[in-house]
Amino acid sequence: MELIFCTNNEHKIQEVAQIMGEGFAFLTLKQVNYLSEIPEPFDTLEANSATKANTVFFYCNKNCFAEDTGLFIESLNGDPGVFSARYAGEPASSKRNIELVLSKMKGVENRRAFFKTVITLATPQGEWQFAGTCKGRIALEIAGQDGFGYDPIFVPDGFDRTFAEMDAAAKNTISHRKRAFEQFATFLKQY
Ligand code: ITT
Repeated sequence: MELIFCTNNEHKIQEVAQIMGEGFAFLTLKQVNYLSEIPEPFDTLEANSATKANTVFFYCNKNCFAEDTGLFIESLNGDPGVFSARYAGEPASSKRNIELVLSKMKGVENRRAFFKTVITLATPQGEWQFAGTCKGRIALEIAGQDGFGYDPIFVPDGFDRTFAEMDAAAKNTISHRKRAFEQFATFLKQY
């Protein structure tokens, strides 16, 4: 089954390739010559994920999947949430996003947070969604070099190091993305 992964984020491509393993292949947007920015205008991961998948589906009429991910911080009323990519404004910058989170969390005791990923599969037969979450807390300061986005300040439950201090294989065993793509893989096997 030929599937297009509707993302411009190279880190996601690498993680999903590792999570799904060798039996699973997908085309990237570059490979299908889709070079525009995909709009993400809505205020839920579900709606943005569906928009990304459907935008590309209508462009090339092939099976597509997209994922939208956000970091939800309890004491910031769920921010940055769906606005995770551009929390500190344009142009999107993980460094500035992290700095903004840490400055808003200065002196804040409740550091509970979770990542959530919502995948949408769009096909001529219909549309399906799969979600995965990973709970944890926001670190007091940046730590680690691996991963991407907010990984240097997110400590998953059961660990005392950030995602960015873990190697890719360790993150990909417990992450929000892993949990969502596990369900996606199960569905594809039956589909
Ligand atoms: P696409 O829409 O092209 O897929 P994007 O980078 O815009 O790529 P999102 O809209 O899902 O992706 O934005 C979510 C942001 O949240 C992303 O830019 C990262 O900064 C961050 N993020 C997503 N997954 C993450 C992860 O596993 N670890 C840390 N930060 C992550």
